[in-house]
Amino acid sequence: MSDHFVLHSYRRCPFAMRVRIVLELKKVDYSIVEERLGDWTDFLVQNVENPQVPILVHNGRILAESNDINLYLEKLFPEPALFPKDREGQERVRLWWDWCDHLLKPSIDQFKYRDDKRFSQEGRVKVFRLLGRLNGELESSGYLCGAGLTLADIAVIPFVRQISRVKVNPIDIQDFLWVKIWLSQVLDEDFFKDQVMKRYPFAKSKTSKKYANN
Ligand SMILES: N[C@@H](CCC(=O)N[C@@H](CS)C(=O)NCC(=O)O)C(=O)O
Repeated sequence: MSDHFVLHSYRRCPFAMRVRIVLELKKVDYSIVEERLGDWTDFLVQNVENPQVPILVHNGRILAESNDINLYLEKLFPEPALFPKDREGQERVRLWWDWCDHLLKPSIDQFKYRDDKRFSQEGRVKVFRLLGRLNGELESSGYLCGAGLTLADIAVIPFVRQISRVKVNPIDIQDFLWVKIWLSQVLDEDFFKDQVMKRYPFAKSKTSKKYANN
């Protein structure tokens, strides 16, 4: 049986972007079901206890959590290697995952919060500091864990992209030279522009058989 990968995704979701980046870098043949947040396809409603994106379906096996999915893909498709082989390197990747999901993401959410300007401004200050930290880390080797791209960079980049797209009281990524260079190594690549962000079916309504059955 040939391998069949279906990614339930949402174009703007940074977690889903993590998985799309890895699928593209590893040149996996996959199809996408574009979900509407909260108005999920029947497949997700019927098969996933708490529907969310990304969800990867591999030959009927259902996988959740962006970083776990990426580790699963790393095992199946070892090239290009995106996860360190040594325990110390692996720990560093996990620390960045934690930093991103528990420090950076909540600060971005606070920064983007529209209903309370002061709260949002506090979030902006936090994000600014965190970008400073990131910039310092990137200055030495250009990547978060060693000399090449790993699942740490891939986890964080979609969130830094999100910061760069905030329109109200924006933060200029140009102020963080090493972050800017690091970011553009992925975001300015054709695979990102043409595949990760553009290779996209529009979300179909729940009644669409094609999508419901995927
Ligand atoms: N920890 C999850 C987080 C995934 C997540 O929060 N996805 C959002 C979209 S960006 C979602 O599906 N939220 C559920 C909802 O909006 O109801 C992961 O890493 O995959």
